[in-house]
Amino acid sequence: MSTSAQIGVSGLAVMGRNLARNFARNGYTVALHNRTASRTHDLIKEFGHEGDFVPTESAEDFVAALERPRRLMIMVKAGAPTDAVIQEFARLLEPGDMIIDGGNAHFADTRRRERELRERGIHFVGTGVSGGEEGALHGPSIMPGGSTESYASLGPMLEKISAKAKDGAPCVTHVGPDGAGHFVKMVHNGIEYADMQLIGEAYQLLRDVAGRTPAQIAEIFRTWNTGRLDSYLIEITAEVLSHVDAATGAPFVDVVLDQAEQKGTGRWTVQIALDLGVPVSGIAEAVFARSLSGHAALREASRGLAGPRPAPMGEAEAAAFADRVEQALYASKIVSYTQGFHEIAAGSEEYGWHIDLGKVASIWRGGCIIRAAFLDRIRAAYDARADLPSLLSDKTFAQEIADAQDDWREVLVAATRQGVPAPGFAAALAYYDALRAERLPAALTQGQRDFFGAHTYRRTDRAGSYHTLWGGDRSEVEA
Ligand code: NBP
Repeated sequence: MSTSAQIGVSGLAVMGRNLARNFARNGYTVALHNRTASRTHDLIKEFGHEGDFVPTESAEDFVAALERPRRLMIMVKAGAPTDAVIQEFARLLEPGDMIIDGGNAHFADTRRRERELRERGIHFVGTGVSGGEEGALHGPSIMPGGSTESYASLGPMLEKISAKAKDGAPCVTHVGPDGAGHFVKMVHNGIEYADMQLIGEAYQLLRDVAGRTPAQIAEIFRTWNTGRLDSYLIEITAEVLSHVDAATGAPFVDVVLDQAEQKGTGRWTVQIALDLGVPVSGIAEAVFARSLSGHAALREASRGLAGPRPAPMGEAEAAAFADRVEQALYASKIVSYTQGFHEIAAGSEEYGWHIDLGKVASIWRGGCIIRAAFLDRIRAAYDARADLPSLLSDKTFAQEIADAQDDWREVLVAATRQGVPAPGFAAALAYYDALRAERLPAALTQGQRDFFGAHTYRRTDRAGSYHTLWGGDRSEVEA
């Protein structure tokens, strides 16, 4: 058995197979392993000519094929399969070796696994990988966590196989210790949910309020893609909208059942945000919108409820409205990213990860689903000021929102009047207005809490906590 492989990949379904090919195409010798050996054989049969592969059938042979310190990447289903595979390999490894988990693990699992393996002297690198199967093959955005030492050994290889941004920078960075990489990948996916929801709302408004056809909307998105909304998701939206169903001749989007599915990372982003106390209302609305769409029986039972039906506007008005929707979409997108980066900052603070937010924006510029020209500007904002309290504190973004807000509000007025749901746009605007409000009704909430539960409140005019004797003479006591 050769011990020459610089990296091994175990788990050769769509992602693992393409990552293994990507490593090989970049000149690395790659050991291959999969629970079901036929996948390994298939890869060799179809793509063996692409580079140096060492196919193996047992865990022992796989580990023996790797040069030391061993770099062993697992690309299996997240959850119990990942634990099973780690256990199988860890017993064969030696101190200094590393296991890289490129699956979509929950960061808390990654923290646990890292701790357990560290006690055995093994590096565990929980790594976010984004870009789907095409990205895995041609260059994904890669978000590795784990120790600095492991990145020193692994980083150059990841830099080679990663996507490159337009300025040539590799879309990978050492995000931070233990679960930092998977945490950032989770928030990336949450932002992806929000981006998709906002694009969906823009589509529905253009369709129902502006009366545009899917083909016309595709053209609008193509135009938007040449401006500040330039992004992979806007680009593919135009492709999906211009596609015509071969069987019926109808726009493809009209023959697809309108019930969105989800795999869970968006939901995790919201669950963790709740734990950290970070308002990610845009991401939450996106998760809820998918969930609502799937309640077919509830929707069926509710279709007859009273409310306006959209009445599409005339040509001239429609063109102006489309421009307004672009403003609303862009402003809402700024808010989604503001919320997502807030969650990363809060996670970094909670777990002591010291995540560089500018670098995170930088590695999302290529390879991943949310890649967008806009991310360059986020990077610039954090480069200019690493401790930026919020993206909305950046002068350029604040000015853009200031310029967009009249249209943003008008779009929501039109949506509300015509009964078109736009929860993402509305949540983003409510967040923006709440942040800039002089006073919030939270003061009343505190009063209510003190009334029914003696939870106390703080005052605007002096320090300390207070309670009003609501059931008595209503005098105030210091708590
Ligand atoms: P899947 O998530 O479908 O997992 C299939 C792989 O897991 C196969 O190699 C399978 O082996 C292996 N596996 C399972 Br299932 N249970 C196992 C066990 N108990 N022991 C050993 N191996 C086991 O593959 P994927 O879609 O390529 O994704 C791989 C990872 O990458 C996942 O964690 C996924 O969440 C993540 N990811 C996916 C994408 C994407 O676009 N698909 C993007 C980014 C990240 P078998 O062949 O023997 O059944």
